[in-house]
Amino acid sequence: MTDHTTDIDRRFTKFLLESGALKFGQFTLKSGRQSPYFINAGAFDDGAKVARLGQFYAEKIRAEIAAGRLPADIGTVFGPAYKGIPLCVSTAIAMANGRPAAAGKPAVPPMTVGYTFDRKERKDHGDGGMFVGTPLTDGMKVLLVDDVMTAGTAVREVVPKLKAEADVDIVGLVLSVDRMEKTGDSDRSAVAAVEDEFGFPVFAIANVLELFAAGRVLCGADGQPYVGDEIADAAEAYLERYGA
Ligand code: OMP
Repeated sequence: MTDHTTDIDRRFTKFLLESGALKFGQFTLKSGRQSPYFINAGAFDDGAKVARLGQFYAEKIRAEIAAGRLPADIGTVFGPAYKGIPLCVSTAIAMANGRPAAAGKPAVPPMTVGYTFDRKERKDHGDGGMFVGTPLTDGMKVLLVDDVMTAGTAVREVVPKLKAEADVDIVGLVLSVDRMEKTGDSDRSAVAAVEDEFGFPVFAIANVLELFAAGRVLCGADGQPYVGDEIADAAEAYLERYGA
């Protein structure tokens, strides 16, 4: 099987930078940490960008299926509200869009998977319930998608909600970016902690080291690398302190 993923982190970094989704400056995170960079999934705010984002998720998922780390019979892709909603929809659309073999690249077969997201508040009329999209059923293989993981707070909230609805089999979580940060006083990464706690694998299209490595060589419209020495130094100092 051809490895489609060799340059995915570089292409993805380019996409993040050109979309304005990867920003440098000073940002206060959910955890209270002051970070010199921020990944803002809200920057994928038009049809072209969100379609492209879904293609990256689908490419990553197909690669992990090919590598045997995700099952081929995923029932639904679940995105936690709100930011997970366009993610799960665009991923399911991209999975359904196969591609014939061309220019030395193998064909990509279409795959039909559902999409599901949660409501923030229960609806007490119409179909009711806490979920929208493909209904969750016992034994269904559910793949979670989310934007960024720093401490893993979001995923810890959503897993019990899914399990309360049906005895689903959560087969993994795919993120845009793993910020590779430790949580609390532990030296372990948030990703490793979530994997241990819930027993499913966590994948990221790119991690923060890959973003910075690619940002050093990719140039913006001014012909300069997106990531110059000052940004690289600030990122290094941040990861020295908070990196796992
Ligand atoms: P955890 O839920 O603690 O893992 O933090 C991840 C969430 O923080 C994301 O879903 C965002 O709401 C937000 N976030 C970003 O979107 N981008 C970042 O680069 C960093 C964060 C953050 O606040 O840690």
